[in-house]
Amino acid sequence: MSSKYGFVIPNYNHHIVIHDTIAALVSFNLPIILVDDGSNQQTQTVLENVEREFALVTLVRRTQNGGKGAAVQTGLKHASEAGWSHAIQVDADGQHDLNDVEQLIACSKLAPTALVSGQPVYDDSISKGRYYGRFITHFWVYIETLSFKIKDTMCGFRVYPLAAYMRLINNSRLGKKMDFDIEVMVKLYWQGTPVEFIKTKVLYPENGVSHFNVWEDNVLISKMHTRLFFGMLARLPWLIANKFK
Ligand SMILES: Nc1nc2c(ncn2[C@@H]2O[C@H](COP(=O)(O)OP(=O)(O)O)[C@@H](O)[C@H]2O)c(=O)[nH]1
Ligand SMILES: [Mg+2]
Repeated sequence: MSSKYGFVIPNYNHHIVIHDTIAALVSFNLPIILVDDGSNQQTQTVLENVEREFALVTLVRRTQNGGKGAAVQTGLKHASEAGWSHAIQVDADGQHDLNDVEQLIACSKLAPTALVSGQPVYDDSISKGRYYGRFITHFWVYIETLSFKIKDTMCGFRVYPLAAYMRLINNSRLGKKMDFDIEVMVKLYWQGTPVEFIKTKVLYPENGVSHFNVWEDNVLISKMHTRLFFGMLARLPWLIANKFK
């Protein structure tokens, strides 16, 4: 089967740098699905103009805000229906280093069945709440997978192998908010989908708008880890057998 790559960009009220992000991405000459996750009027107008300006962009609008996970799920479904083999997820707020797109795609072409994820190298601007949240998550993910193979779960900069993703989403419910990035990765691992990492820079600029809600999202993520912990117990024999393969 021939491969077909494209970008999926979830957007919730990120209107400042989205034009520049898209303008940079069109240089790859790949189709772009821009998901408007029920954004405000100002952002809607910006996104409509972006779609009009760039022929490669298809704007998909969710009338109600559903959360990062819901928006990515909408985008991946469209990508799969459009016949893509792989979707490269890039955030809308300019946090991802687009110089690394080439490397993500190259890695994915070498390992086409794998989920290829950015592994962030943070500078000092990451907030404390976020930092400890990541630490706790990684501790849980090691337990949930009984492995150190998953080096990062919160970076949205990824290449999804769509056949494996569609198999998963058709058999399982995945988080609709910030829990999605983690849950989809652990469950793809359980499904036997390989995972690869590419080191990449992620910035948390002071004036950057993040909608990550330290309390609400960390509570949501804790609940998800509780579910995944029991999921791990149910898969214990498989996970152990897999370690010795
Ligand atoms: N926070 C948030 N982000 C959303 C939502 N829907 C889509 N997104 C997009 O998901 C990506 C990550 O969101 P962001 O707030 O930057 O989170 P962070 O970078 O993890 O702090 C961005 O491209 C958002 O525009 C939503 O309901 N909430
Ligand atoms: Mg962000």
